[in-house]
Amino acid sequence: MGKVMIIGAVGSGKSTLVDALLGGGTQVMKTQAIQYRDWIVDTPGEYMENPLYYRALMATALEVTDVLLIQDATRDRTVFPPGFATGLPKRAIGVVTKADHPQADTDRAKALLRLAMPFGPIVVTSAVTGEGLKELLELL
Ligand SMILES: Nc1nc2c(ncn2[C@@H]2O[C@H](COP(=O)(O)OP(=O)(O)O)[C@@H](O)[C@H]2O)c(=O)[nH]1
Ligand SMILES: [Mg+2]
Repeated sequence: MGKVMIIGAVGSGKSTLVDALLGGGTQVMKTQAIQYRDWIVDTPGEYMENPLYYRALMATALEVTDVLLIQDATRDRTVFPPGFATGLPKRAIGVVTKADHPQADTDRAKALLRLAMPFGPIVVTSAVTGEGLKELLELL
């Protein structure tokens, strides 16, 4: 398994997903800086929401094998600019989070991710039910 970087909006479920992928049990706190947790690099949502940080994200992407683009299934917009994944120096994997949520629309989330990553795998997940986690781990 390679190293993985996780990017996405504030509150999209990045740190919760990291915790679930690493087996759970740790307290998820607000991510203030790029954080190395075992084989996963968690990033603050502010880094994806402010283009001033793109250089930092791109530099960190050089250290990993895969970049996970996180899209919250409950949100009707995306923070990723069109085609963002094609500018990444590594393989992009789309991850839809919060599939369990009553307001989740996973088809909308997948369509939003496709604007940022025209090709490549997209996995629908929930940290609450565990949906998609095994499938995601097998991709990594
Ligand atoms: N229903 C549901 N809520 C989730 C899920 N993953 C995260 N959340 C909630 O979304 C909020 C933001 O999660 P967090 O991991 O801190 O987001 P981050 O800012 O992207 O790191 C928290 O209240 C989480 O409990 C999920 O799979 N299902
Ligand atoms: Mg976080």
